[in-house]
Amino acid sequence: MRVSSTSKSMRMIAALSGIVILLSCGGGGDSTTAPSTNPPVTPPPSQPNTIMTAGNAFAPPTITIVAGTSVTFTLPFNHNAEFESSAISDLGFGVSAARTFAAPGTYRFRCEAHSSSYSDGMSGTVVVQ
Ligand SMILES: [Cu+2]
Repeated sequence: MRVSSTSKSMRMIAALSGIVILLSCGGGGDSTTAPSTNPPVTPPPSQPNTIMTAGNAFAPPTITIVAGTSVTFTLPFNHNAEFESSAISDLGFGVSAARTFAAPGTYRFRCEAHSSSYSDGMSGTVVVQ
């Protein structure tokens, strides 16, 4: 009885030290596998720039992007996107496509069926920085 009890304790200690060794090895391995001499030049965009619709509204109504990047519009049959600026070509009803915004600025757009101007009803804004 005593021998087996001691043996169990010894196994526990052995197992615990094994875990400690594994944990310390894991921590050291992470720092050595990431070379600091070769950082990424440009981080990838964290999320896709997409504007969809929710009822008779654009979702999200405003999006902020970096100049030179694009926004993908996903429009169902009953909505379109008409841009205030002639630099951006409009999207027809039911069209899903991307538009690239090369120059910084504020680009307002609206759905012709559900708004009367670029600032009311179903309207939206792309802020390009
Ligand atoms: Cu609409």
